[in-house]
Amino acid sequence: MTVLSADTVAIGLGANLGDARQTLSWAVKALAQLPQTQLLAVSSLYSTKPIDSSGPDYLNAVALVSTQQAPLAFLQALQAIELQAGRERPYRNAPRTLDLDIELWGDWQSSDAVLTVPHPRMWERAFVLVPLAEIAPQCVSADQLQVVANQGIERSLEQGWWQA
Ligand code: PH2
Ligand code: MG
Ligand code: MG
Repeated sequence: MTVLSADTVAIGLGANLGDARQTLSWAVKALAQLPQTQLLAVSSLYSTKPIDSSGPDYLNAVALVSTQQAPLAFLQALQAIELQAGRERPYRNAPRTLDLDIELWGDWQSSDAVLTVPHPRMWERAFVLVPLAEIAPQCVSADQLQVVANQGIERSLEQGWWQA
């Protein structure tokens, strides 16, 4: 179930090291300033328990942007923002200062090893589905939400949190 225009990208944002709220707020502003890209919506900020990961609780949100950039260029732009936020990759699913994941890109499906869309694990993760359902309810069914209903997730700040 996905109904996004072809140029609309749902981006999952996550952080559980450093000043996570500050980093995520900075990251949303960085997304808004990417070339050929418009920020459409940002979900509330959620506090979530680490899933297949360790360290402190995460803060997570989902943003919708529209972009005219090509997928691999856009992915590289997201990785550059992660690096600017001090992202290190010591091992898979390590705690991180900033993670920016492409979850959906219109209804495009790609099984490319570098960029798999939809994100292969998004349907197992409340920290993606709950914020996504808030700003793009047509993309997530009640059954899909039910699958992740047992995961710890709590709304921590209302929409607009990133502008403060
Ligand atoms: N990201 C992961 C693995 N586990 N858990 C939570 N709660 N939030 C995340 O953003 C997250 C995770 C891999 O990117
Ligand atoms: Mg991730
Ligand atoms: Mg990632």
